[in-house]
Amino acid sequence: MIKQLNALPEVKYEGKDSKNEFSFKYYNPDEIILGKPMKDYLKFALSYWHTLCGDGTDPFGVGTIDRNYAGTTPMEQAKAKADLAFALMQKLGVEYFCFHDVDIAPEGNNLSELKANLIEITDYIKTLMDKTGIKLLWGTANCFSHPRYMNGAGTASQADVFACAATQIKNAIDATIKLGGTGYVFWGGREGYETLLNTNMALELDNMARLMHMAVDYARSKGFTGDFYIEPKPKEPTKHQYDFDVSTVIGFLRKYNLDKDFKMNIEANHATLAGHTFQHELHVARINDVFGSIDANQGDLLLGWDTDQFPTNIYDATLCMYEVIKAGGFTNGGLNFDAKVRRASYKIDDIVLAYIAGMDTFALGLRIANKLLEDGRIEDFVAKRYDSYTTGIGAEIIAGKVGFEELEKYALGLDEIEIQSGKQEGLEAIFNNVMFSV
Ligand code: XUL
Ligand code: CO
Repeated sequence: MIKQLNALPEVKYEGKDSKNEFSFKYYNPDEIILGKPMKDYLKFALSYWHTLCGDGTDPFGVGTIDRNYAGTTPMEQAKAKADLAFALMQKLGVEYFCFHDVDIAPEGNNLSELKANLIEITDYIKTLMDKTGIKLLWGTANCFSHPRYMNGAGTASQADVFACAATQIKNAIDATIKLGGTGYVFWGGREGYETLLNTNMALELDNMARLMHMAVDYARSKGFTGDFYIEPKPKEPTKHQYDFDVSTVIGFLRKYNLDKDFKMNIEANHATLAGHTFQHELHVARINDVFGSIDANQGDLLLGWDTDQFPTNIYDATLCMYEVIKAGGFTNGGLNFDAKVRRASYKIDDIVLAYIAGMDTFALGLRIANKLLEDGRIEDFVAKRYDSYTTGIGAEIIAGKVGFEELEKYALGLDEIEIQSGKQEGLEAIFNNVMFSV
């Protein structure tokens, strides 16, 4: 694969009229938008698992994507995989990456071998990072693929399994710190249940929180200053995942006093599986001060599972970037393409084109979101819609100066109220008008 990749041109910004498919039409990394270079607003990251490991296997057929990395030992192959990852990121100008422990290191026969392999491969990856300036966005541990995790990891019914998960997470945190990562993710792989007939939910949730406290205590004791993230998902692989959506996770974090250290890593396809829009999840996180990072992808409206497609929906990307701008941009987080090419897009060219499509979609989303804010009509409408709370009785409600007695007295003295229009269609038309005048 590396040969085919090397044969491709470096991907550069050529503007929207370019017909060169290996160019960016909207992503111009150093162009300043809202006071920052686009690349700092977008902070694109490559997902190691989909981009370097996924082979296109589905329940109906074997892999279609060539994952035969050069070398005779698993470690040599892991190094060749890292070479490809970094060559690809350089070709695309992607400055960050994200990994699970077992994406980068051979799993070996037991946890000791995994630990040793992780140390060796991170030494190697560190040299590639130093050479290229590419950075780690976040790391995580895969505590869901190995059969030992069939009943969960932190929420497993057996303490020995909990101990194995803690071990993997400890070593993945060490790897994250070693590579200068600014985040550590908990996606609750199999942290959920299939049936309450066999489940002690209260104990499982308490244990999940215990595991997270241990992770925070350990990482902070080793000097980690980045953010921890929970990545909500409502279902798949278990029928009911505990981290259902942002609101559910906020309740969990507050109950267990984890809200000082944890933020959200919000994935578009997980939001839609929860019956929300991507924007809803971002918005809930933002107004609760737990917006952290994003797994950028999209699902398919007609399919009820996590298809992890590369994001090409401009409307959703625009609303996402609208929220990101309003959140003040990313600090430790970024836009990680937790996305995979379709099974029939099996060539390295397809992976490059998929990243270009995703990056251009978010770059265009950023441009349009910026225009929407400059235009101001939607913002102004929302502000005016609530302006009755800035004076008179509204201001008194906000200030906590009135209760039921005072409000009853006030309401009984009212004449007929002229109720405002919500004006949804008009606002959608403004949105389209701005979107298509970019
Ligand atoms: C699974 C998923 C994961 C996490 C990292 O749906 O999104 O890849 O992002 O474990
Ligand atoms: Co994800």
